[in-house]
Amino acid sequence: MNDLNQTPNANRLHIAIYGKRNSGKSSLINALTNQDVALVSDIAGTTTDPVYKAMEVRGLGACVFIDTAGFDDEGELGELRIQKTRQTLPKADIAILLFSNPDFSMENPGWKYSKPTVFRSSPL
Ligand SMILES: Nc1nc2c(ncn2[C@@H]2O[C@H](COP(=O)(O)OP(=O)(O)OP(=O)(O)O)[C@@H](O)[C@H]2O)c(=O)[nH]1
Ligand SMILES: [Mg+2]
Repeated sequence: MNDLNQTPNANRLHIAIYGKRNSGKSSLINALTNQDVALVSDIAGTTTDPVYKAMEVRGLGACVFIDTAGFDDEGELGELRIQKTRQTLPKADIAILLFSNPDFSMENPGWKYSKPTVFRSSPL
C-alpha cells in the first residue's frame, strides 16, 4: 500500500516561507496547512526556530512547509535566528518570499535564490 504518511521527509517537496518579521509568514503556513501550526502575534520576532509541518497536498503530493524567523531580526539572538533561517535554504525546493513594501529592492534579503521563488505581497 502506498501510504503517503510514510513518505520520508527527504522525499517530500519542501516549501519554505521567508520574509521580514511580521510579514505574515506564520499566518500563511497556518492558512496553507489549515492548522494552527505556528504562533501568530503582532510582536515582531515571534517565530524563533524554523517550524516544519509535513502534510499531503492535493496535486503536489507529500510536502513539508517551513516557517522561518524574520530575516531582518536584530541583536545577538536575532543573528542566531537568522542563521537558523539560512540553514533551511538548502532544504527548500520552493521559496515563498513575503513582502509588504512595493519597492521590492528594500525587501530583498540579499540571499541568492537558486530555486523557484514565489513572491507574495502581504495585503497589509
Ligand atoms: N492585515 C493583515 N494582517 C496580517 C496578514 N497576515 C498576517 N497579519 C497579521 O500580522 C501580524 C504578524 O503576523 P505573523 O504571521 O505572526 O507574522 P510573521 O511573519 O510570522 O512574524 P515573525 O514570526 O515575527 O517573523 C499578526 O498580527 C497577523 O494577524 C495579512 O495578510 N493581512
Ligand atoms: Mg512567525
